[in-house]
Amino acid sequence: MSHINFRIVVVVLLAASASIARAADIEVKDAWIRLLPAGVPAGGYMTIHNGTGQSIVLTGASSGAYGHVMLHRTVEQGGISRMLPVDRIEIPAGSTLAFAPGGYHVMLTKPNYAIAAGERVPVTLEFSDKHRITARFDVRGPSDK
Ligand SMILES: [Cu+2]
Repeated sequence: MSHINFRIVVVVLLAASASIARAADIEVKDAWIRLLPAGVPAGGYMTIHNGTGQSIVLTGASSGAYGHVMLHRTVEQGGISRMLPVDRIEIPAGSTLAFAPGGYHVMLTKPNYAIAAGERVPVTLEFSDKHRITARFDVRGPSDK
């Protein structure tokens, strides 16, 4: 009986260490949120570096600070700038993807409290293999650089 338990513990430890190594290989940097006045949704920006040896796919995001979080992309269509929801963003091995104004962004709506410039807000990124990374986003006001 104790022998069986020991084997279960070893398997769990191996699974945990594989997932820790994986997390260290995916780097989220320069994460920030632009607040906008009058209930206009806030946009979240960052860079994600995929230092793993394989392609990763971002499939969603969530935050304890916002009730509704989506991945969006701003595109030009017929000279008009529009935002489209995105349900998967592939990041090839070794590459860096930028979320930036005018392109990919995290759309944050329904704040759970009065979020102010200068705060930091956690946003959890979800990947297709169920892997999750939580990053702290610096909150900037509408005209902050
Ligand atoms: Cu958007």
